[in-house]
Amino acid sequence: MGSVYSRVCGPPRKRLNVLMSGLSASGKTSIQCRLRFGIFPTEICSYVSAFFCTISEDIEINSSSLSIFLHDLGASAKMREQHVRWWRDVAALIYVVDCSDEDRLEEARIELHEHLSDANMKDKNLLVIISKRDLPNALSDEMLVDRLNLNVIKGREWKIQSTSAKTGEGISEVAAWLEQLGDS
Ligand SMILES: Nc1nc2c(ncn2[C@@H]2O[C@H](COP(=O)(O)OP(=O)(O)OP(=O)(O)O)[C@@H](O)[C@H]2O)c(=O)[nH]1
Ligand SMILES: [Mg+2]
Repeated sequence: MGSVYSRVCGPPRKRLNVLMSGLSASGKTSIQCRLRFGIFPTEICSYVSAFFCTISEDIEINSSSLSIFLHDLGASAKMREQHVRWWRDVAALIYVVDCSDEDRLEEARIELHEHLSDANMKDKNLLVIISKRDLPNALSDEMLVDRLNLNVIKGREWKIQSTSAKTGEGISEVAAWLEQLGDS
């Protein structure tokens, strides 16, 4: 029966939950928009999102063999607490850092390391997305590795990826990283 189903419908898709987190306005929703639709949200959307930050959103991204549910944790601390239970099913963590927001880097470092020390996040792969690379005051990757204390991360695979949701830089690399999760 299973083999007949497989012949007609192909093998069942693997489903993966990936948690996307980051400080408010770090660029999470814009990256998801780029990944999903290949566009940067318009100025009007950006203006609206400045008032109505994402609370929590599930987005499915299909590849040939995978359904990836990219869960945007949003910025509201209250909602984050309610979603801690959801973390149990997470295959990997994406943490988004705005490289033009030097004033909030320490806040981002603390939050990222808090996430990593959560029992549900043990051994889980990590992608640190450096967002808004197109902005002129962006810090270098080397400086960000240092300021976010990424070199102390042990016992899991991690990668840093510069992106710009505005220009599309680095977005295909994020998509490739998501796809290779299905192989691990
Ligand atoms: N220049 C530039 N601006 C960006 C980029 N990505 C996002 N922005 C802007 O940054 C602001 C916040 O982006 P969002 O994608 O809404 O950020 P978020 O992390 O989803 O925010 P919350 O939902 O509040 O947590 C918006 O004004 C975006 O237009 C980028 O790559 N380049
Ligand atoms: Mg958002």
